Amino acid sequence: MRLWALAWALDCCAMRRPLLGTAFLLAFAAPALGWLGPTEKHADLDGDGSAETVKTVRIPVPGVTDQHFDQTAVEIDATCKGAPVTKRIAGPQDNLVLMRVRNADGRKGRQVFVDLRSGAAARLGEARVVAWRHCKPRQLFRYKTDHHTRTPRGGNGDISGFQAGYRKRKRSPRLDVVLKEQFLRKGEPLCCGSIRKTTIWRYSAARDRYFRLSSKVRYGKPVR
Ligand SMILES: [Ca+2]
Repeated sequence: MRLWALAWALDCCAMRRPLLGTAFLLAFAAPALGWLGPTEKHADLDGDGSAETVKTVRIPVPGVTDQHFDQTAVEIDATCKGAPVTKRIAGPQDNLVLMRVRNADGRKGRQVFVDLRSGAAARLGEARVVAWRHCKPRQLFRYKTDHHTRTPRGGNGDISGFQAGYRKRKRSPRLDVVLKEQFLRKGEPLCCGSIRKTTIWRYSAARDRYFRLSSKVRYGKPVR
C-alpha cells in the first residue's frame, strides 16, 4: 500500500495517526480546540542575511470570554529600512497544526508553510506557502476549504477533510505541493468522504506562485 493510501485509510472516521515519509511530507490534523499557545520560528525568509520571525498570534473571538476558544493567526515580524514591520500571512482559524520554514521555490531565502484548522474535528481550514519579498508577504500557494477545488462528478459539493504537504521533485531544488481532498457523496457522514482528489501544485518562477499541475480523482466505496 502506498504511503498516501495508507494515510487516507487512517484518516477515515476520525482515526488519525501521525505519519511521516522521507520523500512525501504531509500535514496531519490534530483536533482543533482553539488557541494552543505561541509558536515562533526564526529564519532568513528573503535571503538578505538577517532572520525574520514567523509567529502565531492569538485572535480573540468577539463575545466569547473563554480564552481556549480564541483563534490563531500567523504573522511575520521583520525589520524594513530600520523600522519594525508586522504582517499577517494566514488565519485566523482555530489553531495551528503545522508551521515550517523551508526553501520551496529555489530562490534565496525560505518560505513559510502553514496548516491551520478549524472545527471540532479539525477537518477544515487552510494551507499556505508564503514568501517574504521586499518587506511584503507573497502568497505562493493558498488553499482554503471554503474555496476548495472543483467538486468531482458524484460529489455533493462539500469536503470532509484535506491534507497538504510538500513533495520533493527529481532533479530540482524546488518542492511541489500535494493537496489531497476528501469529497462527500450525498448521504455520507461528515467524517468520511469517499471521493479522493489529489492535486499537484508546482512553483512557476515566471509567475512567482504555485500553479495547478495535475489532478487525479479516485472513487472509494461509498460510506453509509
Ligand atoms: Ca531576511
